[in-house]
Amino acid sequence: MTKTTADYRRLDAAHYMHPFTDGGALGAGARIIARGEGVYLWDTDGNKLLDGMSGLWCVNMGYGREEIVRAVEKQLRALPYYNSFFQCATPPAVELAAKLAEVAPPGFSHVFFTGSGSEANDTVVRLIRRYWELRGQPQRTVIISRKNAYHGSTMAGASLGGMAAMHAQGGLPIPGITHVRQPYFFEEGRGMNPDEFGKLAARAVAEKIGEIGAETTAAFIGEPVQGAGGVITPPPSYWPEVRRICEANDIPIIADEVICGFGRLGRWFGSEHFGIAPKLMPVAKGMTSGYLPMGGVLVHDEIAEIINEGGEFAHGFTYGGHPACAAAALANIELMQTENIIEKVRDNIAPYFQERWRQLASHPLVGDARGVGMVAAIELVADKESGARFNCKPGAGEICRDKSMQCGLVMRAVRDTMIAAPPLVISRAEIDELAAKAMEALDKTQKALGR
Ligand code: PXG
Repeated sequence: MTKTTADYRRLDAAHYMHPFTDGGALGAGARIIARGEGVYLWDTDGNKLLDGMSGLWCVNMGYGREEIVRAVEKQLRALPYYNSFFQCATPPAVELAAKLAEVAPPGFSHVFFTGSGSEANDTVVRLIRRYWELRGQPQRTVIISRKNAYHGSTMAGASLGGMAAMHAQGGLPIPGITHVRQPYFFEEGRGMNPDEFGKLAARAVAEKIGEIGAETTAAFIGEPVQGAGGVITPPPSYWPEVRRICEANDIPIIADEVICGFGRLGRWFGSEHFGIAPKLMPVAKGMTSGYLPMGGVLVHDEIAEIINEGGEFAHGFTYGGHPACAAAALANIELMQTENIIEKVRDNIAPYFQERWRQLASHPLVGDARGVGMVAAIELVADKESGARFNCKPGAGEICRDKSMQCGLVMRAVRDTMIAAPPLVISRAEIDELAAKAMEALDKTQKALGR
């Protein structure tokens, strides 16, 4: 007999420890999502939701793509698992490595596979330190990151990340990781022009290098657009200035492409949109559109050649390059190519999404509406003029997230910043629906806040 929602909730509450969740505050119980098609989800009560978050920033090609399902099924029948250790490989892992080299920017002809974005970021720490060792500069160990960055949940991932709440649990960050300010114009740039602020935020990287010494610095890591931190779109002056500073000090940039990669910003990689010129690119999420878990690090030839010639790199995961996951990624990327999704997003869907999203700025609760490509955010404020925040419990963001669900739209709340990152395959009509539901959620939030 099929289980009811109540059955699932009972079992869930009794046995399932959820990530980033206050176990004592699950209230009425978890929403159990049972089915997906295109940009829509259905829960076990039959409620239909427009998925404005692509699952968790990953289901880029939408739900129900038979091409991916069939490729995985075929691979599972032929060979469900074999590893890439001890001079072995599998056909889909090799084909995927070559396919990634085809779609990546010039110079990125190598990849190291992992099982997730967090593992990819642990891998970049080990890769970059190994690289400097092999170049005879083993004292170059420190990685400069940013406050409010998100790079995963493992010890290294959470340490690279700049989330104060994560650092507060378990004695993080681990040694050799330091953080500088983020380019969050709405919160930190008031009264300045964006260009001026972008340069100021970038200058923090130069100051940090001055403080710790370029000779001890291994790399700078950043998401092209900070995702989980609140869709922090950097002013146009920021990345060129960071790049100039890093290049002047021979410091490689690691662009964490876990969210921005695979079309999210209307290019294959977010680095291309901003002209970042990284040497390492951690990837995950959109690589398989979330159909199966997989991550990796795209490695620039300058680094790959030194690592490959340097003897054994003592690092690897059982599921790195998993053949079924690689088959999913290959089918996903081929689907992206046959549907010209990058061009469609860049020239048609993203401009329309951004146009409709920015109209939310007319709402009395919205202090800023911003975005790039298929990521966007609005800032909920008590006062549009000063940008003053609400100071209530539950917070305005939490209220808006719940109202949005009631309106049939999944939006993510980061503090009082509301976020959307819908599947890249969303249509114009579905974007209209998303915008209308977001506006309705804002109206309901305004009422709930007594405004
Ligand atoms: N880098 C970035 C930029 C990410 O967004 C990771 C690394 C880690 O990937 P894995 O596959 O290990 O989760 C992420 C993941 C949120 C949220 O609340 C975002 C992520 C994960 C969980 C929650 O927006 N991003």
